[in-house]
Amino acid sequence: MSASEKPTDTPERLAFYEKIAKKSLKPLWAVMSNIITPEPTSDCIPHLWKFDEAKEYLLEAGGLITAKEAERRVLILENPGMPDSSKTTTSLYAGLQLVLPHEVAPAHRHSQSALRFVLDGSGAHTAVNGERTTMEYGDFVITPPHSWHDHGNHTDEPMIWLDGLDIPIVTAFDASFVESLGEDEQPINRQTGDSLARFGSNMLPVDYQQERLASPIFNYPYERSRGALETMKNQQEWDPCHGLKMRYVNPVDGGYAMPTIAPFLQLIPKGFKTAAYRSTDATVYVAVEGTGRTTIDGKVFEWGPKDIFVVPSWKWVSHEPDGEAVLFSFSDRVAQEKLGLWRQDRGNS
Ligand code: GTQ
Repeated sequence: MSASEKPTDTPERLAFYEKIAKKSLKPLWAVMSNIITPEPTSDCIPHLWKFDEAKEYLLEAGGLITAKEAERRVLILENPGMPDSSKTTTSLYAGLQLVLPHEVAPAHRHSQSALRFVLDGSGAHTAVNGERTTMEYGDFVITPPHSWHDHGNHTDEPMIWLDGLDIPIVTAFDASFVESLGEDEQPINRQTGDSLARFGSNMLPVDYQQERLASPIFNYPYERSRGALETMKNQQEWDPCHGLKMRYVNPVDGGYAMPTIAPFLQLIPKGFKTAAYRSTDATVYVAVEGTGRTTIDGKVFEWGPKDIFVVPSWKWVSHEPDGEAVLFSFSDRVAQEKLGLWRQDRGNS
């Protein structure tokens, strides 16, 4: 018998299983092949959400409930392979959040880490740890675990961003706590841009001691990240599987910007098709610039700016933009690496 085969259920065995089930006991050999699999198996399936369509529904939700009543007015990007799970991948959650003009999403804090990737509108803000940041297209913003955060929109246009949270990871550990501040907005005691100046200028405050696992940079502006890719692309050094792919880091320790979620930004040049690749970190992608198609497990998904798609663990993926394209993505790679679980397969590359 191989590791993936299950012993036959004889009548005597079944009777035994039933008898011991009453005592909360269960034979491993009857389930072993379901729980220790030769390679990853997942209910998570490849899927793409068209931004324009989701935006219409989000604006419709805006007429049904305020940000304040909802606390967070978000449409969860629920994986169709995992109905009623509030999951986008097995370990991560993603949603689209709308803050209408002159609304506030009240201050709270929770165990879960959050990232924002700004998709629509300009100039609304989020506040974390006494600092406010205004958000522009493509900005990557972090809310570390247990940090007070509230969102507001003092502009005249709706603002929509993608939320990425480690909700399923925190649930798996039964470690969820949430508190409300009791005020809509937290007190502001740092000027906008303070954390970026202090920690994102290739310097650190002398004697700075790491206080938490998440990066002390609060907003990684798209302008800077995109500008870096623009300079680097002239070198024409392409990874066959990724094009030009960078990870957002915590400048204090060089690790990923967040303790449980690994965020990335990549540029794929015109005329390039990435070589087939798979890894154990299921990944949520956002097309930031350009149009093209991604083949996931043999199925083709066409995307344009702001569309979001998900690649499950250990499924082959290949991107083929029409012209130059930029993709933002996030996965649980950082958590898997810490646990010694992460694996990749670069095919023939
Ligand atoms: O903005 O704090 O999509 O607490 C889900 C839970 C966003 C948030 C979500 C949240 C938030």
